[in-house]
Amino acid sequence: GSGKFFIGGNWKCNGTKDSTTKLVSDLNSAKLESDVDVVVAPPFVYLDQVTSSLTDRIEVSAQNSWIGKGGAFTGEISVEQLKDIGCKWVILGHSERRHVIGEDDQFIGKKAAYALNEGLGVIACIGELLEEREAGKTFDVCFQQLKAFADVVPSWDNIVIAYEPVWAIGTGKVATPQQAQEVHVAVRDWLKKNVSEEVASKTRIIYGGSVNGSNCGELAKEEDIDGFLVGGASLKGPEFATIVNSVT
Ligand code: G2H
Repeated sequence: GSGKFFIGGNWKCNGTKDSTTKLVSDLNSAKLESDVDVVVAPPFVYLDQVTSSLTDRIEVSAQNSWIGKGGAFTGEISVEQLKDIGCKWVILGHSERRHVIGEDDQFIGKKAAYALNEGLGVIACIGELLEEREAGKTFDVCFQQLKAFADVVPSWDNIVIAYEPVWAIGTGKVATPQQAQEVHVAVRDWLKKNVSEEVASKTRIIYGGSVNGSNCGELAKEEDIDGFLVGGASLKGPEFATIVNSVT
């Protein structure tokens, strides 16, 4: 693995004020292993509430950000606004934004470059569709998405790569530890050849897609799996804490 484990909770478009208050209070009272970076990504409307009520032990991420400075961009949220409320990270390139909303590599790259230049950390997501995997294109797709980030980012210091095979997202169909490890090794190798040996060895590559309290232990044993991006199972405080505590 590459340094500290990184566990992200992607709350997606879920929750109410009440359920968010409950989740924050469960996280605040959970006992979390000290040598794991823990980040949660609430929906925008609850971001300020979470940032001001959540323990400093856990950092907060946005689920999206605008490509540049704020202004006349109806419905968008700027990096400056995120920083203003104490948000430290942003998730970019998530498959739901690529495949449901229609964001392309270039647009995602712009967002990543802007966020990094302004000092936010980026959780950069990549991953193949089922038909791409079945056509033997998993590595091609991941490398192309990776290249779109590599072409524009100012540095890799503040990037965590999340490999999320689309067929495993929210489906309950988790990748096997071997399937995930195989892609993580390929990603690291791509970084080595196309960025640098240092970036390849230092960058954390986390896995996402139906991770839960029962399957995380086996996945975490793989050499190149440096953590997880957790969706559904991050909405339950105790289960999320179990995941954080099962990686070390
Ligand atoms: C993948 C993951 C979190 P889930 O999207 O990013 O979600 O764990 O629900 O598959």
